[in-house]
Amino acid sequence: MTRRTALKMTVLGLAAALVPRVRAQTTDREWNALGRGEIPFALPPLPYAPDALEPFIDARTVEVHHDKIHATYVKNLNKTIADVPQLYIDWKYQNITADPSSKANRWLEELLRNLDSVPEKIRASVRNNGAGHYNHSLFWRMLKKGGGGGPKGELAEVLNKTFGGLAGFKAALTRAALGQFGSGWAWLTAESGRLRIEALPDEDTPLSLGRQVLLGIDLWEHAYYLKYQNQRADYIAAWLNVVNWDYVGERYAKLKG
Ligand code: MN3
Repeated sequence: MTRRTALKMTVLGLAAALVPRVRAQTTDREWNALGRGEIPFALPPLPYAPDALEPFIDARTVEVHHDKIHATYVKNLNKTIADVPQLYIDWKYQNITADPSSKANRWLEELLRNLDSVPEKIRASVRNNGAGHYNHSLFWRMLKKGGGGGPKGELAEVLNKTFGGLAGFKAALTRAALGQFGSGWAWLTAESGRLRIEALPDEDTPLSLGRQVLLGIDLWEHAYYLKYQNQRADYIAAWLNVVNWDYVGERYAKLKG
């Protein structure tokens, strides 16, 4: 036997040993769905009608942003996971008691918090498509019809203390958002109880920097170009009128509790 043949047999042997192990832990239907990139992640439905954020964010922009752009992040993320199915299966069976509905999303948070431990082969895609899915899932819930104003209770207090009031907060967020060159997001985050505003490029999520996300504004042109063209400042000012401060307050209360 040549060395090359021996190597080939070893590789085939390893593959044969691996496949039954993976398959034994999952059903054929799930295995096939994973291979087709239909699971584990799903596009969450919009929590309101596409025109709910009018006139501040137009319906067409919301439709394209959710149904096409966010959907593509989910599709690509699932395709990425299909390249390393054992990673998902291992995680799933370690967490068999977890609530099935939120299982995949909690796994995504874990991956994004520990990007360095994600296999190198899929790291860039998880960083882009995974964070894209995570960020947008929050984004839709951070907005609502008849939103705007400011937070109440404890979050209002800490916002006052950190930014000198709601106007100070809005000015700081706007400054960060306008200062982000090209695509990215501006974020209100918390780390060890301290609030901060920061802008990050592309889909990079503050979760990967060890921070908790409270609020984020998508600064990609796809988020505003149809209505505001290149006028990012106008979009930011309008967007502040649809912020769902109740949801942001809940997120803050949860990380304090
Ligand atoms: Mn977007």
